[in-house]
Amino acid sequence: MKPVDIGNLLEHPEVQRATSPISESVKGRRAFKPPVCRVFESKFTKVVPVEKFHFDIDPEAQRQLPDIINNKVQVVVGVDQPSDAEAKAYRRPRRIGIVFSGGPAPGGHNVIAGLYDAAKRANPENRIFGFLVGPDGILENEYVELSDELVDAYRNLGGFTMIKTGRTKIDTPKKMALAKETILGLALDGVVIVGGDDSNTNAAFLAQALFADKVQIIGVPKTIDGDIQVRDAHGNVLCAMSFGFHSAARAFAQAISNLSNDSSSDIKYWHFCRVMGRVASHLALEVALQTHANLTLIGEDLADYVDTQRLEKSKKEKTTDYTAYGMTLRHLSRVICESIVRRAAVGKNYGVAVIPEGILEFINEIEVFIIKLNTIIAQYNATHDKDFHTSLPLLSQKLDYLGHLVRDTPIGLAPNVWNARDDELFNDLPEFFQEGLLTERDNHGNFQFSQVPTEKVLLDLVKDYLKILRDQGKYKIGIHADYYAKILKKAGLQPEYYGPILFRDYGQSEYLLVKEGIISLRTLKNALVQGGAMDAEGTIPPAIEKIFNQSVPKFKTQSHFYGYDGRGTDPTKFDCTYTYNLGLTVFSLIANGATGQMAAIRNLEHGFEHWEPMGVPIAPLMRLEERKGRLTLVLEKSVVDVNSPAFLVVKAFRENWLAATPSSDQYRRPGPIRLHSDREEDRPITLMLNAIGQKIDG
Ligand code: FBP
Repeated sequence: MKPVDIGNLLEHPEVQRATSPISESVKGRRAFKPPVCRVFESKFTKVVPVEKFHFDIDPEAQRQLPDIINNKVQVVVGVDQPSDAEAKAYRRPRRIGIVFSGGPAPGGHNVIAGLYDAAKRANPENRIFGFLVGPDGILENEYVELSDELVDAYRNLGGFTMIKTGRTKIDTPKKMALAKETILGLALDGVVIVGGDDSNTNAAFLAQALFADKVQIIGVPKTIDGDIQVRDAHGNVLCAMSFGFHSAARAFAQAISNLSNDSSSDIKYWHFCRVMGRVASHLALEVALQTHANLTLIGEDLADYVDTQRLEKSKKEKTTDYTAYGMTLRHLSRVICESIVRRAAVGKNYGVAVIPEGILEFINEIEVFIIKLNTIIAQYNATHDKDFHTSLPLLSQKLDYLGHLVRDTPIGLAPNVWNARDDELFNDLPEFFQEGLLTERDNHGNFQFSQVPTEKVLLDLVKDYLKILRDQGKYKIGIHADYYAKILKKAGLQPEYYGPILFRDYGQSEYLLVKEGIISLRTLKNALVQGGAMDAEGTIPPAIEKIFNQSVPKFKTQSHFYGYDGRGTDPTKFDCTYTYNLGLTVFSLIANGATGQMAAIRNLEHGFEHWEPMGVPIAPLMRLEERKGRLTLVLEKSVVDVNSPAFLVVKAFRENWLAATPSSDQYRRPGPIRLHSDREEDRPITLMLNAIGQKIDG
């Protein structure tokens, strides 16, 4: 090739375009204008309280949040001809702060864009400030004033890059005082907290603390985990899903669908995919619907598990067997093995399994460890100068400390929180898992599931048990009857003669399974000799040996973690539209005097034309939960309802998607996230299914 002048090359417009950080996709996304709900086509909006929704109020929430506990659901309504006073109030200049809190979720930038556009449209003098790096930005008075340029650069783009995020919780009087100082110092009229359950909890406490100062605080339901779903006491859905869930699920599903293609092509790997979702299995459920992976575990389903055999046995013995209720790790690994063995029997020694990151929370024995360790760590921190992890950085030191608890209960810790049996069971766990269970809790006191290689824990148990099943001759690869016949005929042997000696079901099924007793060349030879097919001195015919070797499974696995990639993906059209409208809703709530409310869009589970922007009161949704070893008021998390249509559909298709039959696999290819495509799913399948049968209630 002729040498090129690098200077000329770099100046070439095509080269400049190809190497620019602003790709064509980014340009397209920035230019996309999400549709707006009908109410936002009006120049003004007002909010109307709705009396028909009721909540069961926790007395502790009543006590701690007296000024916002009686808030009602407020529906946003478009107003075309407001009175002068209404127009004046709506348009009065405002200063609004916004902060991201917790993990990123696709669509966050559009919440900002929606708020910014609505605020500037109401009054170009309105000013919006973005607090930097999460709630720390509020505590440290670090912010940036948003401009057209800054907002336009991030429209419809993933990540929380514009102002970053963090997990600090405003949970002490000192932090609350700092937050107040910043907010009042900046003379803010409103603060918007875009976050998950813990961050919306923060929003409620801030709303209470700043109520007298007339600073309005609004929350926005964000989290890819999809565990902010709000219903009233009668089950009416007010917020069907937090934003970011759809995009993350689609990103995971696309990657997992690619693995299904690989796995069913190369037919040698089982891919174990852990997908994010700290506690609830919503993401795994959606991924199952999107991909039809062979095996998807749903934590909430396991929690309901009852071992009927154990139960029967204990009934007969007139005893009570508490271990019959709930799934153990060992039992779960057996359930997985059963699926692997059944697929192998029809020649499919490969597959794709989806494991929710939070599954351990639903395994009895592990959940008990997590609760006990949370209590022990919290108690240690409360009584020592240094915290547990700083004082005892090494695993061996932590284990020693636990061992010492068995002998000597410290003051403040209930006796038997850690007993000899706990210590023994804990010491039986693999080191990496012990380490995982003892990791530092996050700022909200949550156990950090993302730091524990759950799939590895399960895989180790699965491998051990599969080895046992292989040695027992129960785990075998089925050999296609035609293939067997072809190989034998080619070698001049009669398939019908050898068939009944080698296989347990010869002539009855499409896939032939080598007899259980034939597990090695030695046992193969024995079978042939006993069947009269060869002398004890002879050698096994190579064609028979070949068939036998092909029936012996190798269990080869690949494990994957889908989390941070999906959190950072560009949003789907659904999330772009949802979040932009959430931003518009936030402004309507603030402009109409609301506080302690969470912006929400009702009827998300139905088509866009039914979407209804509203404010949902946060305080009545709060419950007492154990955090850092103490009962704390938090927004209740929503986990997968095992009676929901989405779960029942997945359950009904389980056998089908496992595809432990000679027919082909049922994998579904959801395709990549595209902003401009009619083919992209326009909302989560989970929502679509859950909406069926539900009356659209305007
Ligand atoms: P949020 O609840 O803050 O949205 O975060 C959820 C999540 O993405 C979980 O799925 C995951 O377990 C966790 O964040 C990981 O947190 P970290 O960013 O601290 O690793």
